[in-house]
Amino acid sequence: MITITAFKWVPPFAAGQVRDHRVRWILNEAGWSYEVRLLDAVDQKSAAHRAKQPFGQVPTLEEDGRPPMFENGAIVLTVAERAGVLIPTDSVQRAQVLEWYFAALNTIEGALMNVAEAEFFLPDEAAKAVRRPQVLPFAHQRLAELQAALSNRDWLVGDEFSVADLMMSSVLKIAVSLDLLKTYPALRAYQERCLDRPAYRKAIDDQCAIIAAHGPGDMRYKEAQSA
Ligand SMILES: N[C@@H](CCC(=O)N[C@@H](CS)C(=O)NCC(=O)O)C(=O)O
Repeated sequence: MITITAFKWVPPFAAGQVRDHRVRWILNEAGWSYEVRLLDAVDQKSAAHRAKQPFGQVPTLEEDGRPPMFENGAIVLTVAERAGVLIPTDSVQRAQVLEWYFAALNTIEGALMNVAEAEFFLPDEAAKAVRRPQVLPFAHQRLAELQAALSNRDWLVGDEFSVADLMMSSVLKIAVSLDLLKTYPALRAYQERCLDRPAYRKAIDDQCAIIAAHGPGDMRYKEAQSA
């Protein structure tokens, strides 16, 4: 039995973005069934959850007979390798998939998250106006470089959708939510090509159904402050 963790509720800007969708996506691609343990803010602080995720975050993946895992990148790659899906057997292509997989998580996601933090977490317009010029040019630089590297190819590596495309297209969802992809038509087309998969749509539908069925009160934010 596989169990993953997800939040009961998140604000609208985060619905469909929370990183458990990446774990759901690869599990769906593998055809592995799983259950979901829903967490609130008190659960995030609990010793039981911290033993599995030292930073109190989601996602995690637990499976009978194996140590629990955290870090979405590690979980997605481990499932891909164990299930033998979306990862080439040829060692040269596998190395290329890994380099793009880590580029998604390190080079692209970090640049986009700096912008997301400014837009979604800074308290007011004045603070955002100061931060935007510090982070936006670098995000645009990375997106332009990614588009140039992709060139006219359908996928990052070889002729098939791989776990690198899964991760890159999911990371690019952050850019879409920030309205940053509109000046990168080839990247937008690439991302749409990647997301056009039943395993992805089911992952998002399942995550969003849970969020829609809950509200902020279910997250026990106030109780967590005194926990
Ligand atoms: N590096 C972690 C990041 C996980 C992460 O940022 N999770 C977010 C949801 S997408 C979270 O739990 N945020 C709440 C928090 O940090 O307290 C991973 O890749 O799994």
